[in-house]
Amino acid sequence: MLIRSQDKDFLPPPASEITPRAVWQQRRQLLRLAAIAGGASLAPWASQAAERPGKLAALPGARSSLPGATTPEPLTPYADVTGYNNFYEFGTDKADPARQAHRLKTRPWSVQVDGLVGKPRSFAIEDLLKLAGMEERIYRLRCVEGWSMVIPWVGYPLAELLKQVQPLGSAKYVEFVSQADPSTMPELRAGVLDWPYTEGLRLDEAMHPLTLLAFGLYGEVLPNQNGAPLRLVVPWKYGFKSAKSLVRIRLVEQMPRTSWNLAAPREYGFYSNVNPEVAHPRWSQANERRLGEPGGLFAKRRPTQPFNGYAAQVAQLYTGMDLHRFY
Ligand SMILES: Nc1nc2c(c(=O)[nH]1)N[C@H]1C(S)=C(S)[C@@H](COP(=O)(O)O)O[C@H]1N2
Ligand SMILES: [Mo]
Repeated sequence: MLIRSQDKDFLPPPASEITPRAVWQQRRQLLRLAAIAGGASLAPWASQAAERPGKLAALPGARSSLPGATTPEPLTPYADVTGYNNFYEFGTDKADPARQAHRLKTRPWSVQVDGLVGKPRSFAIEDLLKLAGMEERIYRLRCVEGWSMVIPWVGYPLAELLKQVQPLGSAKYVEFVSQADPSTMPELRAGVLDWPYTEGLRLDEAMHPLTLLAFGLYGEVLPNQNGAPLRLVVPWKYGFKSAKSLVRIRLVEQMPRTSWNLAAPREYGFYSNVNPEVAHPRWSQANERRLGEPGGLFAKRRPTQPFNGYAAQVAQLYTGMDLHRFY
């Protein structure tokens, strides 16, 4: 068994993250809140449709009509979504991915989908982009470290891809594998985690309509630091379940080992559902800090919701399970 000290990882962010940027972000955020308050005749989210920042190629998505797929909360500013990241392959500091991920080569790109399926195959990114209709979904993303964001993703349900390969009856879990290229990813030599970054879901979780295969955010293709050219987004689980820059999706019978579970099994279980009642061994999960909010670090923390607020959609997946034991 591999044992490593993770004490320097996943600690609450230091006070040094207050930057002058917070000042103009606050002003923008207040304007946005005022706009939402003023747009009484509109659906609550209509006035906060993701405005393109105009930095990357457009990737439009039709607003999803799936219940729960669009939170009315104000969007986290693009600068925070793309400047405060966990993508350990590019470094463990929150600013490292934005600085380093330009080195990631996103073309050519393909994803191998295999294992216990009737039709294993490799999908070129060009084909994946056309496989199903792109939707915009505004999800909360809750990091296990205690911060959260509200992000307008563009993508389609992972189920659309899984259906293509025809899962066999013996498939019970899905393993997700991220790109691991030592020539572009500086942290691969440091050994913070076992690479490639690997995650997993139970097959019914993977097939749930809220489980998104994301190709973009804010109406444009994904910035590299957010997991280009495609990544998973599982909104009711801690952020680390949403693996970035996927190259392989494998259907398997046994529960797959995952990078964080291997690194610190007592701290990171397989399920990792957002749960304010189950503390991390080193800190509470009862509340969270919303990035980009007025007040910055001094803004009031908000209570974390069971399943990150998606209980109505997903709680039935866990009926009869002891969620303290299966954390
Ligand atoms: N390959 C890979 N995927 C990853 C990570 C990572 O380090 N490597 N970090 C995870 C964590 S801890 C979080 S909170 C989210 C962050 O996604 P974001 O940067 O788009 O907000 O990505 C997850 N996916
Ligand atoms: Mo995270």
